Amino acid sequence: MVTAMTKQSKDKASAKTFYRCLKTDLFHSILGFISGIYPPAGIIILIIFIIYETLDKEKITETIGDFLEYLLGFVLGHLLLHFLAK
Ligand SMILES: [Ca+2]
Repeated sequence: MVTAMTKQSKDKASAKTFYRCLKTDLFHSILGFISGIYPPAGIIILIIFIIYETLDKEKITETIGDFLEYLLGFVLGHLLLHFLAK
C-alpha cells in the first residue's frame, strides 16, 4: 500500500513536471513565433531570451533544446507571414 502510494505520488510529480515542461516548451515556441511574425520585437525578445538562457543554470542539452523550440516557433511564424504576404 505504501509503495503504491509512493508510486502514485511519483507519477503525479512526473506528470506535473511533464506539464510544466510542456508549458515552458510551448512558451519558447510562442516567443519564437512572435519573433518570426514581428522581427522588430523579435530582436528584443531574442536578446532577452539569450540573456535568460545564459543565466538559467541547466544542462547544455536543455538550453540547446530551448533554442530549437524558439527556432521552430520562429520558422512557423515566418512561414505564416510568408504565406499571408502572397
Ligand atoms: Ca532554459
